[in-house]
Amino acid sequence: MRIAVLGGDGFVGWPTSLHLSNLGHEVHIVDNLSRRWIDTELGVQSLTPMDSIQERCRIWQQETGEKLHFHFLDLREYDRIKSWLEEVRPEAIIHFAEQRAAPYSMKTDRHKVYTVNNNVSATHNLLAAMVETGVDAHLVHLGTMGVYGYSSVGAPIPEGYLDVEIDTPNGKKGLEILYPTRPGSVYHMTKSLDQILFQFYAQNDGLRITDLHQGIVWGTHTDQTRRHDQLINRFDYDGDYGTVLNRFLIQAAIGYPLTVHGTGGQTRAFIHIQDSVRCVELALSDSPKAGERVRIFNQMTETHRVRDLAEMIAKMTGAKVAYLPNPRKEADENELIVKNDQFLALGLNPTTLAEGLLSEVVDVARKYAHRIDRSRVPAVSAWTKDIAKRVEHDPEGKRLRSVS
Ligand code: NAD
Ligand code: USQ
Repeated sequence: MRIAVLGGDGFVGWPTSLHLSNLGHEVHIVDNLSRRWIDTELGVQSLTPMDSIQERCRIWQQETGEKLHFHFLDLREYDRIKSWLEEVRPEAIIHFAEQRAAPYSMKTDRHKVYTVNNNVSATHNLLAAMVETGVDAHLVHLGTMGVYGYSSVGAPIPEGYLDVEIDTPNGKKGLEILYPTRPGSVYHMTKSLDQILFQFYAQNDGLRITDLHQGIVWGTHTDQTRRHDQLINRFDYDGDYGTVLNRFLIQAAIGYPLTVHGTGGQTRAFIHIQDSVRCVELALSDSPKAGERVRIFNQMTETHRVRDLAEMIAKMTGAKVAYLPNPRKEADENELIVKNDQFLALGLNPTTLAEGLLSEVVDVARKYAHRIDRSRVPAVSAWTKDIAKRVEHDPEGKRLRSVS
């Protein structure tokens, strides 16, 4: 298949591109490299040394003989995206190309505006251009578990849709609705907006769309990125882009107390990067038909409470755990039960938090520890001005409330 991977230079997009190329697909990576520019803006770098995208593609071809086509394009530029679609006419499109960090989206008003403009324009431009060019590709979008919100409802979160009953003058009527969204950041809000765009274009124009509501991705290597040093994946550890489990693992590796926000009672859904790329492959194999509703999968394999993860890693590595004032506005404690039956039915065999894979990340972090700027480890982006006053931005240690 001819597959476009939008955002193919990113943390999940790069290993997905390699995975699909390895399966024999013709892969076209589209990226405006904005994530690399954001590293420059923030003054941070990936823990792992990443080559340019062109160099990464060259190494892949050298290793496998397979060509990865790179297109330097910004999805916000409608006319260019339309011409590109007309020219390449992909049979499937995987859409990763959005600003994906919640803390970055909450830094300042400018970051909020950038995140909404970038993410909503990228998704809408793509949909409008698909209709205009008549490119009948299966669109697979990477969404987030965070659209559901994190209040404890007690019932398992279904895969996208909810059956409800409403009272009408003629009695009760059954209705299927999108699960009500309750985003916890401007970033998560853009993913909620994406869902409405997809619903409209699937019903109005018969676009075939799958939306993957993904949990937090952890790990760094996949079978393909392990093949050559220069195919290494990016690894974010900083307070804006680093995600919780990967952050705890690098913190353990460099002797930095594990930064638990609040009580650590937040329960979240997780998936290993190897399973993430496999899920994209599975979703591609099961396209909806024109006129069908948007297909929604919960792309996660397990749930964990943040403090349990911290205690587990502390036990495994001897790291200390620091309970810090929470820079976010979120429930201190929540339960989370999630349905993921569709991927299991398609043959996903979940990778769980096996110690081998956890230590692999610690080993990667130790290898590249010299690249870590410890002052960029704390998460300092506050969700409101009031919270900002409570959360001081002291580097290492001074902000700690208690250390166990
Ligand atoms: P990433 O930031 O590493 O990659 C995103 C890529 O998209 C970057 O290379 C960036 O340059 C590119 N991009 C952004 N805006 C663009 C634009 N306007 N035009 C062209 N390219 C653009 O993010 P990631 O961690 O790989 O996440 C990929 C997707 O998966 C995101 O949409 C994210 O919301 C979703 N997701 C990620 C996680 C996670 O834990 N990383 C979890 C759930 C969902
Ligand atoms: N947290 C800590 N300590 C840290 C970092 C985070 O306790 O050092 C806590 C946060 O307060 C939060 C939880 O861990 O309660 C998760 O934070 P995160 O940064 O790991 O994840 P999140 O902001 O939700 O975003 C990440 C990705 C995003 C994706 C989302 C999936 O960046 O792209 O959509 O995970 S989900 O969380 O399921 O919505």
